[in-house]
Amino acid sequence: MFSRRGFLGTAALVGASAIQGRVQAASIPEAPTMDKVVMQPPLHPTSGPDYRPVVTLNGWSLPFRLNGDWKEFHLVAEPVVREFAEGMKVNLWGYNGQSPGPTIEAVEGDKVRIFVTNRLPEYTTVHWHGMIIPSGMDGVGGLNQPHIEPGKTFVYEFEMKKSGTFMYHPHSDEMVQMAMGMMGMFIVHPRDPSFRAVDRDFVFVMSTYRVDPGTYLPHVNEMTDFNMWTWNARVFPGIDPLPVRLGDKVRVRIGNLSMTNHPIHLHGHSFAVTCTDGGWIQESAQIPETTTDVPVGAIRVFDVLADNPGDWAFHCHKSHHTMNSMGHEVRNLIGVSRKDLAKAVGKLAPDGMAMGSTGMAMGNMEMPAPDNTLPMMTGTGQFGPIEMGGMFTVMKIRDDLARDDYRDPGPYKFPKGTVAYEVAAPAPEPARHKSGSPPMKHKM
Ligand SMILES: [Cu+2]
Repeated sequence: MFSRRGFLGTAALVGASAIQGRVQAASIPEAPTMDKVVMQPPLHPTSGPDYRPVVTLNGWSLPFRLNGDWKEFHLVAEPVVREFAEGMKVNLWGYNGQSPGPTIEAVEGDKVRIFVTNRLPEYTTVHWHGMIIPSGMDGVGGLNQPHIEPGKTFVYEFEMKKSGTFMYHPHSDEMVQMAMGMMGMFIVHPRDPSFRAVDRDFVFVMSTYRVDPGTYLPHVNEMTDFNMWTWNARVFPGIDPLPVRLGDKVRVRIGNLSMTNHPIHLHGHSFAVTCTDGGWIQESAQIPETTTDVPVGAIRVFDVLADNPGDWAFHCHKSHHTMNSMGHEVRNLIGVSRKDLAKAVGKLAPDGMAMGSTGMAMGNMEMPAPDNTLPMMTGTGQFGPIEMGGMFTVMKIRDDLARDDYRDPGPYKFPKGTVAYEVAAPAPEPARHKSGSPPMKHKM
């Protein structure tokens, strides 16, 4: 009598000539899921070649099992609920309980078998962005393979030809599935663990959403007017900080599956871009930077020596990308008389709020928010309001962190006399050139 497993095994043997691995593919490994939205500790390998694992901001790495000489993973495409920050949850599509999906880690030379089960209400595929693989494994539905219908499981099998930083996402119902959050990162570690070795290795992927206040579903047709600018589907202050030990060599790997570019900036240091989704950049071609633009559909990886202790802002430099839900129609009223303004607004909209006449600083302002959205500017530091949202977090460099400790060390204790301070004396009026008088001379 055939057991189910025995039957599948025999059936698989018949077609075993094409890919020898298919014999073993009959039993599907379990698919772990994640219910937490904080960075999980690095997942050190317990079998196969050794590597120094990455950590994923507000995410995790997918465990694997070894089956003969194949490393087996199981991704489940499914609807998920993702918290963008406290106070806002969004219905997305993702993998194994979260969006983005778990980071996949493998080693150069590994043979990898990835089972993909589709629990979405429509078909899907998985494309392995940047990886050098056989055409039939490339995951463009219709072009390289049939779409994976709901309820079905497909298997992808390929060898890790080169180390580097890659992504995965569907090439199926193109506009909808990525706009719903289907994406993840794929790290291939070098076979030689000493190649470009670092002490800490952070990973995240950027995506954007338009989720109107009071609603729970992204507008998948939106092309330009997004209101949620996310790193791993989180916005400040929901994005994990990057805790770093003073003197550590740090790598940050950034994927961009949003619909615009993001100039990513780190304070207090200069770094070098060392890798893209095309591969490692040779040292002679690296240039020092403090901001690197990450184009759409691309990856940039930078390495930095964390030799300057403190709390360092790390953010997208497009300032509207460090905001949450905002009204783009707000008029600029800087310099307008507050009294006249209040009168005018009061007539038009008795409960209305106008942008402040001295700027938009909202540190002291409280107003009721609609359900399920986030303030445009939020977050608090030890000196007061930070007034940002979106793509912003903090690299926290400390001399007292243990080697593998990724817990938030709290606010930086500034050494005495190292913080910008107020002076009591009134500032003198600057000398100005008066019209009609001869040009001012600089004292030499
Ligand atoms: Cu940006």
